[in-house]
Amino acid sequence: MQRTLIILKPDTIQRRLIGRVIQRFEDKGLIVAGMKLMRIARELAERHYAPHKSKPFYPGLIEYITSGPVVVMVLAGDRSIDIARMLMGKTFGYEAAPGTIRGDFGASRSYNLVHGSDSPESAETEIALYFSPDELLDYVPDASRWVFVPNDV
Ligand code: IDP
Ligand code: MG
Repeated sequence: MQRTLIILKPDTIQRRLIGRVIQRFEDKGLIVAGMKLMRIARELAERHYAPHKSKPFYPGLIEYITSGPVVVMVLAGDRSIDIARMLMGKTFGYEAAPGTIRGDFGASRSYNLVHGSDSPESAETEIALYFSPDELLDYVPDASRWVFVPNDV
């Protein structure tokens, strides 16, 4: 099954939305393969967001993501990267569709509640930044056979 890295950013924790945001991923059928509460060190944030280093919002982004505790998760499931990005919605809360996490809870450019990997390559890189292999559990809940279909053509 495909894995993706999800971060519930500091605004999600400060606004006490952890449960409601995780609920959306669980409702869709994605499987929690790893999860931890942590404070992201500046050096780790800089490695994670290295692709954005030249952007004008980069300093603010590093401040934001290191400003308080986050919940970091690995979610598993067929097409989990695309599914998670759909549930998250567009980057800016004021553009994200209602029904998405950012569309329902976000209103700004900077504070958008969640991070989700955007490709298999970035998922692999990002998961390795936050988790060692032994922190990730490879299991399939019984109910998942009613969610994910083998040879789903
Ligand atoms: P994504 O999170 O939807 O993949 P990216 O373009 O990869 O969006 O940007 C990474 C993060 O940087 C965003 O989630 C957001 O927190 C922040 N960000 C992106 N664009 C802007 C901006 O124009 N102003 C302020 N913050 C931004
Ligand atoms: Mg991105």
